[in-house]
Amino acid sequence: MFVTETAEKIKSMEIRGAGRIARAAAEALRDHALSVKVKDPAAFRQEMERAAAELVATRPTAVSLPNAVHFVMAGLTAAKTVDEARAGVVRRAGQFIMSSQHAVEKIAEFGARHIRDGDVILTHCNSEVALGCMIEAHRQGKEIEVFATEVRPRNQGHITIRTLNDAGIKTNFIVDSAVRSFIHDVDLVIVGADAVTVNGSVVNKIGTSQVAHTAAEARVNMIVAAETYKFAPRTVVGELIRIEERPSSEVLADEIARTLPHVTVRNPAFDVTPAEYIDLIVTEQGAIPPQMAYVIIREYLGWDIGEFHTAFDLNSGHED
Ligand code: RUB
Repeated sequence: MFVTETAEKIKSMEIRGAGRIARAAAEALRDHALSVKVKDPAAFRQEMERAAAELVATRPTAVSLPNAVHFVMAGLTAAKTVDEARAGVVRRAGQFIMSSQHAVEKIAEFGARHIRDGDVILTHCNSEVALGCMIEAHRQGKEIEVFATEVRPRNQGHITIRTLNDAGIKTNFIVDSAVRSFIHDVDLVIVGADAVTVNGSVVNKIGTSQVAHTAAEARVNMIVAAETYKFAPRTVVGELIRIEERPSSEVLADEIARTLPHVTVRNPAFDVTPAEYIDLIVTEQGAIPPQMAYVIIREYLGWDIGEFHTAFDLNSGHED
C-alpha cells in the first residue's frame, strides 16, 4: 500500500490498534522502498525519511509506530547503494512484521497462564494482544466470561464483542460508566497498551485509568498485554507521551455543537494509568512487574541512554 494511503487509513482509524498500526507502517515503508525510482543513495534516503516522517505524524500516542519505523529505517544505515538500501529496508520490514506476529502469539500463551478456569475478565477497548490471552485461555478449555466496555466515542467495544462472540466466549457488553457497578463480579482486568513508559505507567484508550482505579479499589488484579515495541525509549530521558486529542465531532455532531457556543468538547483518545495500579505487564519476553519497564527498554529495544543522544535530537520533542 502507498505511504499516503496508509497514513490516511491510520489517521482515520481504518487501521487502528497499536500493533496493527506498527505493522501497517512497516509494510508501507517496505512497499515504498520497492517503488522509489531514484539512482542516488542520498536521494533514496531522503525520500524514505520523508515517508517515515509522514507515517510517524499520523497518530502521536502509539509508540509502536515510531519504534517500528526506527527499526525498519535502520536498514538504511550501512547501505552504500540504492539497491543495498532498498534490500535493507525490505529485510528489516519483513523482520518487524514477523516478530510482531510472533510476539502476539507468545503474549497469548504467556497471558493465558495468568487466567484461571472460571475467571471473569473485564477488558476495555479493542486490543489484539489482550484478546489473544483470553482466546488462548478459552482454547485451553478454561471456562471464562468477559465484560467488555462500549468504548465511547469510537465504539471499539463493538469489535471486541464480535471477536469474543466468534470465539464462543460468554460476553457481557456494558457502557463505559457501568464498570464500577460490575467490578465485584470481575476476577481480572486485561487491557492492551499504546505505550509503556520507563516508570511502568501504561498509556491506553481513554477510560483505562478509570477502570484501573476501580479495579484497584475493589482489589481486582490488572494485567496489561504489551509487545516490547510498545515500550517508549524516549521516556528514559524524561519525555512524556503525547496524548492525542481527536476531533470534537467524534463526541458531538457538528450540527449540535454549533448550537452550543459556550460548550467546548474535549476528546482525548488515551490516558495514563500509573504503575501502582498494574500488577503485571505481559510481553513476548515474559511477564514483568511494571517497575521493570526500564529493563525491557534496555535489553530488548536495545536503546540505552547513550544511543539516544545520537538517535534523537533531544531538543526537538514536543509533548503534553
Ligand atoms: C486502541 C487501544 C488499544 C491499544 C492496544 O486505540 O487503545 O488498547 O492500541 O491494541 P485506538 P493492540 O482504537 O484509538 O487505536 O493490542 O491491538 O495493539
